[in-house]
Amino acid sequence: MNKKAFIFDLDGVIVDTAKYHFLAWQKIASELGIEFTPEHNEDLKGVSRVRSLDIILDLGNIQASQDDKNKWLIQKNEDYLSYLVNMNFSEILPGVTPVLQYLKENNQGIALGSASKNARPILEKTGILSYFDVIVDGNDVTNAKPDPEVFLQAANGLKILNENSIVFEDSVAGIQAANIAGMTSIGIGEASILHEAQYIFKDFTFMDMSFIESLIKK
Ligand code: B16
Ligand code: MG
Repeated sequence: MNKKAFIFDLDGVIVDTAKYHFLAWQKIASELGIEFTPEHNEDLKGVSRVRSLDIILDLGNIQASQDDKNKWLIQKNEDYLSYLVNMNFSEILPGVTPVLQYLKENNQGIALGSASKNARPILEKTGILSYFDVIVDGNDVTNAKPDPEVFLQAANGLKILNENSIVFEDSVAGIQAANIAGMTSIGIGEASILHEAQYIFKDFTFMDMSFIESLIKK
C-alpha cells in the first residue's frame, strides 16, 4: 500500500475562522479610524498575525511604534480567542471529516500545515486533533507562506518525500508554497483565485473518494 502525506491548511480548509479573524481585526481597525472591509480581509488569509497588522496599518497609512503594535496584536488575539470559546465539531467545514476518516482507514500520513498559532486549541475544540500524526503551525515556523517551510516540516515529520505529499490550501500563498515544495497542490475555493493549484475544488463535498484513492495510488 502506498503511503502519502496529506497536509491540511487549517483556516479556510478545515474550519471557517476567517470570519472571526475579520471581526477581531475590524475592531482594531475601527478604533484606529481605518476602513476594513471583507474584501480587505481576503488579503489576510494564510498571512501571519504580525504581517496582517502591518497590512491593516498600511491601509490607513499609519506608522506605529513597536509597543503600540504589540498592544494591538495582543488585543486582536484576545478578541479572536473569545470567538473560539464556543467552537465545536459543527464548525468543521462540509466534507472534511469523511476525507480524514478515509485517509485514516487507509493508513495515510495526515498533517496540519497552518500559519496560525491557535491551531491546536481549534483542532481540540472541534474534536479532530487525534486524526493528525503531525502538527506544524505558526509556533514552529519562521518563514511565512509562500515560503514552503511549514509544508516541508510537515512532510519531514511524517517521513514522506515532498513528491509524495499532497497539500490542501485555500490561500494563493499556500498554493505557491506547495508548488515550490514540489508537492501536489489542491486548492479549496474559487478557481479564479486559486488557478495556480494543480487541482481545485469549491469545497470537500465536491471531492469524490475515488479522487483521494487516485492520489494515494499515484
Ligand atoms: P493566528 P491558516 C492563518 O491560518 C489564517 O488564514 C490567517 O488569516 C491568520 O492571520 C493566521 O493563520 C495567523 O493566525 O492569529 O491564530 O496565529 O490559513 O494558515 O491555517
Ligand atoms: Mg488558510
